[in-house]
Amino acid sequence: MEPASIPAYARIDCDVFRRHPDNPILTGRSFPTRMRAVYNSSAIKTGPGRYVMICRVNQLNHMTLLWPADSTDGIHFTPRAEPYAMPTDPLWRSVARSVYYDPRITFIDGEYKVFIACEGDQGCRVALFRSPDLQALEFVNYINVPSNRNMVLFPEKTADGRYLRLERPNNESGKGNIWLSHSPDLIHWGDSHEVLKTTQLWNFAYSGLGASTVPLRTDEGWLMIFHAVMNNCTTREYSVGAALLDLEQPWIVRHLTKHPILFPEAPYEMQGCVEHVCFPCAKILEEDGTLKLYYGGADTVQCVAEARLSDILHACKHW
Ligand code: BMA
Repeated sequence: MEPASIPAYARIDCDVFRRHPDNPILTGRSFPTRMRAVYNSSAIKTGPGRYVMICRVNQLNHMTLLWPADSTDGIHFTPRAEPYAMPTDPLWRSVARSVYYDPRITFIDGEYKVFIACEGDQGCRVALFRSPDLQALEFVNYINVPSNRNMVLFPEKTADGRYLRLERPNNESGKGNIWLSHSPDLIHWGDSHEVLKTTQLWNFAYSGLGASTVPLRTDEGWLMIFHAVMNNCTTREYSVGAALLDLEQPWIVRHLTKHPILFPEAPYEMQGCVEHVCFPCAKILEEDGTLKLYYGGADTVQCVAEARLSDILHACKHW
């Protein structure tokens, strides 16, 4: 799919996502102790009427914490008494010192696997954690050389038993394109394919892309929701797009939204620590076909928006 195939004009008469009226659903004041910000958190449904969120929390000095929160409706979350205890071993500390962020949770192999981006002297690396119940997180290892992030693990393996992840290696100019890699064991990754280039999406993604949420199997392909970056004179706008990937060869894009399906517009997305940012890290599909998208607003607050899955698929095919 090349840039020339993008039509000059699309008639768009309604929004795909509706922001929840209780947005922002969490702020720095929602926690048992005063925090600066909570955003880019990841939520998963663990059973009927049970949701867990791993919140990305910035302390007043912007050192990060990962703080669990619980909910019965997927909208209103109550933070637990304490943040997750993070590892103390030298391997963890060799990369992650003060900033670990943008968790993505996948349920596979009967447990939760969590990818967490970590900043250190080396650049960005992603850590793999596991947990049977999200009561605590067990560090496994780092799973890439610098600099790569926005990793999401598919919820299914390939027919020959390999894991798949989407990822965003940084390119020479910074943020780059979305790729897909395979692994036999979640540690060693290869058989890599480029999935989506910034140049395929004029103009809202020309400064960067990253997979946002765990891919969702649909009859029409794997639904990939991604964030897209557009630099301008004063800000870097982060908006949200979607694509349908081939079910057998998920590095092939079958359909792609040529316009964002969510973009910074609400005051809590336009103003904050980093202006003009909608940054999703999770989605939950409910049984009635409603998809909840969990996203950070302006790197300051946690938000949720809802859409019909059918409307997202329509936008992939017709926007
Ligand atoms: C990206 C990541 C996100 C952040 C976004 C906007 O590079 O660091 O965590 O929300 O920038 O600042």
